[in-house]
Amino acid sequence: MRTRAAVALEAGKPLEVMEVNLEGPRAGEVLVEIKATGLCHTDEFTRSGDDPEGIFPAILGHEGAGVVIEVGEGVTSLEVGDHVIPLYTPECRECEYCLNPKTNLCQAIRTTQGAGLLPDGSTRFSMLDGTPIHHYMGCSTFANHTVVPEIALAKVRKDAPFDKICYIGCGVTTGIGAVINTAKVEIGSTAIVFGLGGIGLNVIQGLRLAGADQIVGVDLNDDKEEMGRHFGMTDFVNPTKVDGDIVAHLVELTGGGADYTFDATGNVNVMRQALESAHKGWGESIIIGVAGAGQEISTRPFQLVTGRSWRGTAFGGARGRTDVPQIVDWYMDGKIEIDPMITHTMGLEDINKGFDLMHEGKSIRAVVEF
Ligand code: NAD
Ligand code: AHE
Ligand code: ZN
Repeated sequence: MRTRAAVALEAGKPLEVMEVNLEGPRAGEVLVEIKATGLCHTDEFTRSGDDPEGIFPAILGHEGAGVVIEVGEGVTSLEVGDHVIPLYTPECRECEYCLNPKTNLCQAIRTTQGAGLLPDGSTRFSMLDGTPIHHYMGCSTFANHTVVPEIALAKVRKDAPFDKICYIGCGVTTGIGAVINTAKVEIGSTAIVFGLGGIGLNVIQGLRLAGADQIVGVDLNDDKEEMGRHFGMTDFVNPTKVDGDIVAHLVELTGGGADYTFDATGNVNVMRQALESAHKGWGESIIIGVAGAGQEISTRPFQLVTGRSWRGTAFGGARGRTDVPQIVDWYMDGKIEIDPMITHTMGLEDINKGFDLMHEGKSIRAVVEF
């Protein structure tokens, strides 16, 4: 079949919206009509050329929701008409990783996924001249139709709106999951969140759910304060307006450092500030942000010797086929909010404007509706 997609032809270039060929699903695969997709900073990270795993041409996008159109041979858990959210962290329920309760990082298809291929080593997308187009994070949601392995699809209830629940495919789950699954924040904790974008605001809403007492938000952009407070932030700090050292300021504000700190910027210098503003003796710092090729984190080992822990999280530690349907229920039951964070919606033809809004700091999430 043919479908419409925004294709990343080369690193650093705007996406190009065009008709592409899409082959039907093979064994273990599912054809999904994407109804809506969010634009995450990780898509921009790859588009820009910063991602060491970036491959071009590719169809980016990993925060989608849609409907099953066709299932390949052997698919048993999904049928035509099911509503689904594609998962960049699949859940095969069989691999060594899925069987270990300490991780959500299913490795069943990680190698081919990282190479922009489906598990049999080929692509389903191609240009009209036959040139193969790579998949991205196993999802490629910047296309009206995509083919995804069965183990990388969460089946969700049919009454949930696609233009909101697409965000559960990454930002919502990553932010809330970092608090609940990774940090396991206790009631009454203190926390600092660096970066109040599409991920950081969900960390804040996760901290409120977990019952944190003090939730400090840090961002260079003062416009993020209002939304942060809406989701439960108790204190806002703009580092450019702090006299002296930002870490010393945050340590003082939290009475000796925070129990938990989170980086949601992807900036390695900020990651260091996050670690060093965690409390001596027990503070845990969770890296969520993704840093470009060649970037490294550093600190004095003394920071760890004196009891701080440095950790990381992917997809908020969530096991997607199990946890994503439950997060959709939380949204539908009013336990979590999504709507105010979706600040812009647009058609596929305007997808590059969505990335402009991200760069200008004007959007939290832009969502493309098909
Ligand atoms: P975003 O662009 O919406 O938000 C980033 C925020 O950080 C913005 O508000 C920006 O003003 C702020 N910021 C930038 N530099 C800063 C600095 N020096 N100090 C304080 N604030 C600063 O991006 P997003 O979609 O929220 O993604 C955030 C990061 O998380 C990205 O690196 C993204 O790739 C990563 N991410 C990781 C996972 C994961 O599973 N680990 C999942 C999704 C996104
Ligand atoms: N390709 C990058 C790594 C990017 C990365 O860390 N991705 C996160 C999800 S970000 C979602 O917005 C992730 O899931 N990581 C685990 C994994 O297996 O990729 C690089 O640096 O090579
Ligand atoms: Zn993402």
